[in-house]
Amino acid sequence: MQGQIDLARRLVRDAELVAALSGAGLSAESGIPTFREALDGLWERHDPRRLASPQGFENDPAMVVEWYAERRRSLAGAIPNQAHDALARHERVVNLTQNVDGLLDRAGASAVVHLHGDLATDVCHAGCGFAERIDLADPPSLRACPRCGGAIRPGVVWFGEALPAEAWRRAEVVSTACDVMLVVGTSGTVYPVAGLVDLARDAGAQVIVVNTEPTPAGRGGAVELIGKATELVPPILDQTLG
Ligand code: BJW
Ligand code: ZN
Repeated sequence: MQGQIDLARRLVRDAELVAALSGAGLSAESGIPTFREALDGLWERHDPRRLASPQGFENDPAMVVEWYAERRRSLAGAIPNQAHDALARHERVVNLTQNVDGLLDRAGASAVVHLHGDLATDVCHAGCGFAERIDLADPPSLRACPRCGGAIRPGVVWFGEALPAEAWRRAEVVSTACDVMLVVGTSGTVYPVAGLVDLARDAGAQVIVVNTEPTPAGRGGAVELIGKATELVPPILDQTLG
């Protein structure tokens, strides 16, 4: 394992541009349940594809808003971990994240590309363009849009919805241009984001994967490091350590 960490460190040291593609595992050690874990307890009988979909919201908007309110309250007290900190302070890293928790931004990362939106915002489901920041500690219940009367929903990307166009364009540019793609804590099962790894690899980038278990991104010649993000990301990125 130490040999693999050293190899990853060398790849990062020699790279001009590192794209860090993160998922829920990055925030797991900040106490944020992964998407699948968020369906524990009361919610375990629900199909995630239904809860996190326009159809699920349209069928039972109050229930979906309550699921998000629970997750928002638990996020309010969370703090970024050492892996967020390392990703935020490395000047040659551009963060592309699927996470909606805002912890990379709270760690001080600049220009984070949010591919699946942000739990701290609400938007109008009717598409009138209304959007506002909400208080994570005191999330609103179901309410009507003050502009058009439509239903207000969390500003996140649900199954079957397009990703924010500008974020996606930036992610494609960075993935194509990077020398190294560092893939942290994502199962690599949700598209189109999962496809960015092949985009980077096909454009000549070296791929480094950090995950507690093997994932599809670790195939095809990647440096695959099995372990926790907080234990592996800082030593790979902080070239002054050890
Ligand atoms: C650790 C760790 C530790 C734990 N350290 N590691 C191609 C093929 C087939 C299907 C499709 C396709 N292209 C598109 C689709 C459909 C669909 C899709 O991908 N379905 C798949 C399930 C098959 N995709 C979509 O619908 C997307 N939209 C789209 O394609 O639009 C097309 C369109 C175009 C034009 C007009 C209209 C439409 C949208 C996808 C949106 C995903 N949204 C969610 C919910 C966000 C809001 C919320 O949170 O409620 O995003 S779903 C959920 O999955 C969330 C996550 O961001 C995303 C990814 O999950 P992630 O981050 O990988 O988490 P986990 O839990 O899966 O994995 C955690 C990992 O961490 C694990 O591997 C652990 O081992 C690891 N780990 N602790 C390191 N300490
Ligand atoms: Zn509206």
